[in-house]
Amino acid sequence: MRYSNAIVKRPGKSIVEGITTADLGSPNYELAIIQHNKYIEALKKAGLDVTLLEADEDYPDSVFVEDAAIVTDDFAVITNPGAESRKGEIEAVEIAIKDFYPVTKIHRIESPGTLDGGDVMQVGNSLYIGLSDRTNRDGAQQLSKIAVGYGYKTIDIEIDGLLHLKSGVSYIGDNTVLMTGYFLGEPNLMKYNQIIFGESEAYAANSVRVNDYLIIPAGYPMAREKLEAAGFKLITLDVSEFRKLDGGLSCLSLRF
Ligand code: CIR
Repeated sequence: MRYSNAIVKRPGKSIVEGITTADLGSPNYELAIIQHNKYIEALKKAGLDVTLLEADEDYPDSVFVEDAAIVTDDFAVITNPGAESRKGEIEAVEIAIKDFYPVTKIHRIESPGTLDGGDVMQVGNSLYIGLSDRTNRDGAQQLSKIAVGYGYKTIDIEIDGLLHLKSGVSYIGDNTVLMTGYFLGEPNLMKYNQIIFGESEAYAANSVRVNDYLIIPAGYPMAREKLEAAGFKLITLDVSEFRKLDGGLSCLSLRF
């Protein structure tokens, strides 16, 4: 999980119109900008060069760049986001990705296939793909075909009642996953050391390992304690305004 680069995108004022099921109220734009700046600082502290894309008011959810692409050491895939209002987000992300990958290694998910990056969890050359309301079987099969061409394998995990696969599970290196109770007993995740968060701290299961650091959301003391005890070097960030739109730490960047 050594990364050199990240792509992030500024939230726009239209963030208040983003898709949400959270029932936590509307995000505050000014606070979202402050939290986003701190997120960028954390990525830099972890050693990444950060490419910052300008806000696009036409796409209220476009700060969640993770959903628009899959980026690995060997190839990139521009997705076809499952939510209609998010499909156009891919254009700006594709332009940014072209600076890092040769065109021959940039692939696409095409309709009727849909896929959100939040549904793809990479562990080495395995890609776990969540089949969700956003990612359909056709999209997962397209990704699988591309990945297999580079010697990767894919494993589908059906999910129901979670926005994305990574809303409930994150691979954090050292053969370890953070999980919510939702994934207890999931056969495909049995081979990992599992750090499980209860319902009240489920949001912390979406944390990101970036080089020597594990970035976790503020406000989850039990999760923090467990991770500290496990020896992780933590950066804690308040991402309350993104949580209001069902977004977490991983959603805010593409890391590669
Ligand atoms: C959405 O519903 O699409 C956004 N409001 C949140 C996307 C979060 N992205 C992610 O988990 N990868």
